[in-house]
Amino acid sequence: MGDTKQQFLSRRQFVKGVAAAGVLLPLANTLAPFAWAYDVSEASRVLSGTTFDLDIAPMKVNLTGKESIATTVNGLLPGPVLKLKEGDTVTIRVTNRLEEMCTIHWHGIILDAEMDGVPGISFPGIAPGETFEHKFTVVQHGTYWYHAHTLAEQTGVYGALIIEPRDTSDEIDVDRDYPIVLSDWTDENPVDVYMNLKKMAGYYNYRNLTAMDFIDDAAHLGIGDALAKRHIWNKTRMSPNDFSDISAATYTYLMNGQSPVGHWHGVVKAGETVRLRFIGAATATFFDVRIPGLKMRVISTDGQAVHPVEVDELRIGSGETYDVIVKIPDDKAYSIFAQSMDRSGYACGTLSPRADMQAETPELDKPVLLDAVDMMGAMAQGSMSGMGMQTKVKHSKDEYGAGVDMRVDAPRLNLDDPGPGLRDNGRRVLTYADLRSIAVPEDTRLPTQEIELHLTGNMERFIWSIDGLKLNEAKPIHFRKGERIRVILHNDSTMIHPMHLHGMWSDLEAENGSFQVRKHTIAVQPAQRVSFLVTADAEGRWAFHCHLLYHMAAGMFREVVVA
Ligand SMILES: [Cu+2]
Repeated sequence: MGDTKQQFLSRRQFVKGVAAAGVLLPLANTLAPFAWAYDVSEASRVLSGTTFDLDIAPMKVNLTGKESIATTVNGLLPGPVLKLKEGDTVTIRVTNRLEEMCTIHWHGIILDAEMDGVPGISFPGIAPGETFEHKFTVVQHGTYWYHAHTLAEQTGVYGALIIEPRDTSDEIDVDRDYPIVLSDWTDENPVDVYMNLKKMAGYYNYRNLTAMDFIDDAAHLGIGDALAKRHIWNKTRMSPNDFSDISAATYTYLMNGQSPVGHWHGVVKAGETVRLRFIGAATATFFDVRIPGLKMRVISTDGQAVHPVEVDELRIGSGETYDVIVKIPDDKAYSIFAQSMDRSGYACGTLSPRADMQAETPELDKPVLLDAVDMMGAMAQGSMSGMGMQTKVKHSKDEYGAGVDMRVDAPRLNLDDPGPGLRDNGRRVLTYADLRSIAVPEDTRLPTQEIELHLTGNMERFIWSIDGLKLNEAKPIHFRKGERIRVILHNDSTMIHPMHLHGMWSDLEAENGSFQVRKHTIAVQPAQRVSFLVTADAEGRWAFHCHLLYHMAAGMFREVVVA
């Protein structure tokens, strides 16, 4: 019963992103101003060298069957792929041709604080008509990206940043290499999206639990368990669907700027080895990515090489990147299928020898509910390991106000969980426990400063904060310069928050405290506690925030001062 209803909802939401645009596709193809989406030569999409000029400007687009205004970089959506070389000193001039302030932030790049592109922290932002010159020496390599550090990130200001290593001897030989930029598009103004969420947090979430679901649960679980399940939800004042804010009710999901109708295509041939650089450029969407029929060999995350691991599927959060290698066994069409975590829609494309060979798109998985571990952490885990046995967690006094509707007293520590909706789905799904950096941090000192932060919020009121305080209510966090610092993140909510520290690496620790993987964006699962080490070697003011744009805008953000 529940299934039928949910499938119906999925189809209805679908019409918006897929069918409606499908009807208009031939029209879109004949409109010259929109031709960029379908006919841009690879050359204009890739810029390389040491000097770059980027223009942010409004542009008419049609991604849904309806004309809308995007903000684009050099007239492209996503913006051009920037190819840099490790060791080079680069100059990137960004000109803002919008009517409001804008910026570009170089996500995951180690540089001076003034060059980082965060308005109000690095600099005042780029005023309309002005140009800001970013200059930095490239000290790393791998797959990164850039994006506006304003709401213009939602309307198109983002693109891939690929850095070639100085020493290429460790590079894997591939026949083809494609960035796969995954993003979410809405024809609505992002200010309206934010206001709608503030008015009613479930505005874009069609899947609130109903009496029918209860009857369904009762049929499967028995009345007692169904009631117990409901009791937990009522107690925490949450819907078990509450792990995604914004759905295909407004979003059309894009792969390299193409809707499922525009359908991105990459040429691959039998026998070839292909590198795909997945970039989580969405503002509010986690994507679950797979290529039916092919194994993905994950070789790096956030630009950092990892011991290769072969998976069927991976979840990518906003801000994260994953490089994978696929081997093409035959001249067939393979679908790159990236369903949104809430299963309301998807981005997709095809790998095949010719553009007219389009792969069949898999069906969306069934909508998922949160499990008890996502609300109660270790208390709900089979064994009372980790924090479950330790002293009760301390919450700051500000966590007891109306702005916080959930506190986890016994968080779970496990990194080997693929997360809600991916557990036991029959596929081999990547987890953080699989990610092990090849290089170990050069800084092997024990931490001399420990900072614990709780990721907090009130789902119904769309309040998002850290330790119960929004950015404008909180004092900056101080990292003592030159020290090794342990940051502990404790997620007191049912949402996954991809937490991004600017300017310095985040060395994620395993459950047993050993070094796990170097990242710049760490997705913290519901009711989970993670810790990472930072070497505070980058003097100045930096941003630390949730990379879900509307959580950041709501206040899940801290300034970090290294001094
Ligand atoms: Cu968040």
